[in-house]
Amino acid sequence: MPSLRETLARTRNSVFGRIQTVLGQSDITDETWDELEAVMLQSDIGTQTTDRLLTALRARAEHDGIVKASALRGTLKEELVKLLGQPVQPDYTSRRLLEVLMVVGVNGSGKTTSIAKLSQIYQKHGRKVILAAADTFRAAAIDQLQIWGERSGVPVIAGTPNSDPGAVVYDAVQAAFNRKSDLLIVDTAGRLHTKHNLMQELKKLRNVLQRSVHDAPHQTLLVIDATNGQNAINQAKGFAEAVGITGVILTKLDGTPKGGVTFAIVNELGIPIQYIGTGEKLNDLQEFDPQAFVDNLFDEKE
Ligand SMILES: Nc1nc2c(ncn2[C@@H]2O[C@H](COP(=O)(O)OP(=O)(O)OP(=O)(O)O)[C@@H](O)[C@H]2O)c(=O)[nH]1
Ligand SMILES: [Mg+2]
Repeated sequence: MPSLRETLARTRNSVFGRIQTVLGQSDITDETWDELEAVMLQSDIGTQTTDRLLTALRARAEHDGIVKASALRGTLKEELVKLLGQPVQPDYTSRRLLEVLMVVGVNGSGKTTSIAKLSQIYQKHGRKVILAAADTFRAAAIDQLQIWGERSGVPVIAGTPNSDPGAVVYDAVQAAFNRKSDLLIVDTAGRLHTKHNLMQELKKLRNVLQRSVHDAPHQTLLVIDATNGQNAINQAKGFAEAVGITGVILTKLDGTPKGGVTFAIVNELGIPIQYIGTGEKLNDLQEFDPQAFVDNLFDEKE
């Protein structure tokens, strides 16, 4: 399992490492602020979030009488952690007969892989997991979930390609009750003929779940591919409007210099990040820890 430090290497080396250089030994000038802004924008933090951070930083610099640019480093880190908010502590204990977790996101974002990883985590906490392959749009998607299910020893309820995903979800709920599973994770399509169709279908699935299990879905997790940077934000807004999102799984942070998007997601969407994907293997999913995340974005050796 790659460490957080390894996962964030590209973001750190390409962008955040440079913040250390901008915040060097000289006194703070207008240029310091301009350069800081430029570096932050390049990291996909986005204009809105960059503005918010810089406004907070300037106010604190003024209030505390900070003169040296280097003295801003610690303050910036504090503001970044503050922006990310409190860590979300997932509750793995089984509190109801059947808990339902729906996973949504654009195609290729890492839904199926993340579901396999989540199954693993929940199983380690003693939960009895079952999966629904409700992405019936692509035959390969069903196969992929079944392969993952076999690897992690989790039953997968699937229909035939192009069958009604609502029926798959309905069957999966019945199967979950029959087998006394306590967690149903629903994999969904990331792409249909049109975006409108996709959102309608996700709403329909949500309704089927609501009718079949009290208060379901109990969690709706949006999978966001970090390599999509700022584009991911607009996509996310569409999902949030259609089905409501309780948390984000941010994948592929390994291998992208665009890790700054993490701050934009929290600030612009107002949805907490629950997990980050750190690689393609089953164990490569970590609970998101704001303080550790920020610490590992900066190169302390400099
Ligand atoms: N490096 C890296 N690769 C990942 C991560 N998560 C997923 N992937 C890879 O991303 C690719 C797409 O993942 P899938 O899980 O198939 O994505 P999906 O959202 O289910 O895609 P569709 O079913 O097409 O909608 C696969 O090659 C995964 O191995 C991650 O955290 N890091
Ligand atoms: Mg998939």
